[in-house]
Amino acid sequence: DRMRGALALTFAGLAGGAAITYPTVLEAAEGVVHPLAIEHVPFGNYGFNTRGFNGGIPGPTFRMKPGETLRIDFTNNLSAANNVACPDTAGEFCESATSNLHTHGLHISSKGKEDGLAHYSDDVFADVLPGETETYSFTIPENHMGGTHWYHPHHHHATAIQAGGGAAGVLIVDDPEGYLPPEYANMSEHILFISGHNLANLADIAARAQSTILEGALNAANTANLAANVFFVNGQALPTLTLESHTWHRLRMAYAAVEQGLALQVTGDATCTLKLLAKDGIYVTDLPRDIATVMLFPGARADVAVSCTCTAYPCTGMLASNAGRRLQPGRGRGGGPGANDMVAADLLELSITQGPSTSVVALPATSVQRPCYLVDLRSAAVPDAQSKRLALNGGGRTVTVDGQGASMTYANTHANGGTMATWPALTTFPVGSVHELQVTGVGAHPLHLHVVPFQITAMPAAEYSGGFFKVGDWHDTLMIMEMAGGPGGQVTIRQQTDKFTGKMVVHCHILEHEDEGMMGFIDISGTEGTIYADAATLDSTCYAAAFNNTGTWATPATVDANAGDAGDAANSAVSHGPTVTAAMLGAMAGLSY
Ligand SMILES: [Cu+2]
Repeated sequence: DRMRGALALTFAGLAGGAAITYPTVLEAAEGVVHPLAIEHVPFGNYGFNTRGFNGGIPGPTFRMKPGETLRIDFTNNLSAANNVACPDTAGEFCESATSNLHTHGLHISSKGKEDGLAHYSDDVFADVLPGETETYSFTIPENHMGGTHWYHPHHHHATAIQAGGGAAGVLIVDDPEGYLPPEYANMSEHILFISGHNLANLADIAARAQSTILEGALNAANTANLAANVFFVNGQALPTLTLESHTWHRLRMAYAAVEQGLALQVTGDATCTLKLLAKDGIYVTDLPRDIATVMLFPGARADVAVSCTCTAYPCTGMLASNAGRRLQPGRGRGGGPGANDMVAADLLELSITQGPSTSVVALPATSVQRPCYLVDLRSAAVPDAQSKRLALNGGGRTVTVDGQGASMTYANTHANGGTMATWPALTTFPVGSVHELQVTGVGAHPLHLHVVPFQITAMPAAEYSGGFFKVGDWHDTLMIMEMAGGPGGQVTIRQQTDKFTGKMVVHCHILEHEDEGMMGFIDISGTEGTIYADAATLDSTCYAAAFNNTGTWATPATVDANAGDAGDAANSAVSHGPTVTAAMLGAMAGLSY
């Protein structure tokens, strides 16, 4: 009966499903400790369990303001019986009931109790065993930029099965009062936690880990005639979001998946205009940026303003990926769309109703004031010793710096009496400085760096994917599917090692690659709290303390004269910006993995 119910719901979903729901919002506050438990929860209506937080997927949304501290008591309620040790499983998937918390995108300390703190911060080397509760305390710098981030477990060798199975949720750092022009600040906001679950791959990883949970997922889906490649928005299959016409709505998207990329567009009867506001929780410097396609790869976030109209009201649009890409050909392809590894998925139906206005307000071209850790680094002086080559090597499952760095397999990390804690750094950079990394491999692997985001300072082309990726943009996770591998695919990034010493983890965000060893860390040395002395020289308007410049917004020297004009959404037959094609995504490029 349960399966039949699920089947009926799925068919109902295809015709436009239930109204979208949102996770519980928990706000940081002085003296408040929020409980968060990883536990066995139902996987949608599929009739089997996965791992999730506080009873469902996704977990609660945590909101905090710059300068606040988010406190969480994290309890591991997973079954110890499923926690099979690494030497006892085949390959690198093991300890599937050991967990911890990673705050993906937050610019905070990566330290924990083993570093002498009274609590854990963003320490992915922490082990929280089944039955244990640990205290996490995330202190947000007072000049942290407001943005959309997410959290998930990050226990090495068990990240894919936990985070990819649904144990994840949204983190939002709120903008300070007066940070955005009112046309942006006053948008209605909709949090879209998008998750992709390829049950063939998850079941395969679960079996390798002897994790019990999810081992039967593919068979159960097939028996019930349910989709085996599942996409949820806020834990729902194809929900409906109702939006008034001629109004800008801010969609805060976060994307979690083990191994699949998406290229989202709005199709259907509705005419919708998309403007990119932020990627990975960092505002673009050319607000508002015209885009037609939102590129999502595992770990990515995108804040997008959308405004829609209908020829006749109401009408519908579909937020859909017609040209995403399966990032792991040859593994767990069941339920997939075919030989070219394209992922087609309908995620969210947009129901457009007639709003009170007949024209949409213009979004002013602007550039928000930058915190000093996010100033443009393209003209920064980088010491020779802090310019390195970083390579993501899929074949060897390694991340290397200047050619050095072994795969973090269990055997390697535990050779000669070693542990995860004794694994050596890829390199060391001083805190409060700028370094440069010439990165290869982001055509096939999402590069993720913890602790502090990075700026793209050079690429072979000025932009990719219809302007979704531009030189000068900021990310903490970056994959450009359009970009082929090899030297032609080199991307140069720069970072400030702002404030925080300790381990800055770097890994591939195809989570099974990470579990299989494609990870390492850069050691940030020196005195905790040191900031980059030349930031204000590069950008005299940057702020190192709390933002307090309400009501002043810069107008960029160069703006698109058509961007955000009053008739944009009302008069356009098509969205601005070029359409991303399959060829642009590199789907046919024969990349090696
Ligand atoms: Cu990878």
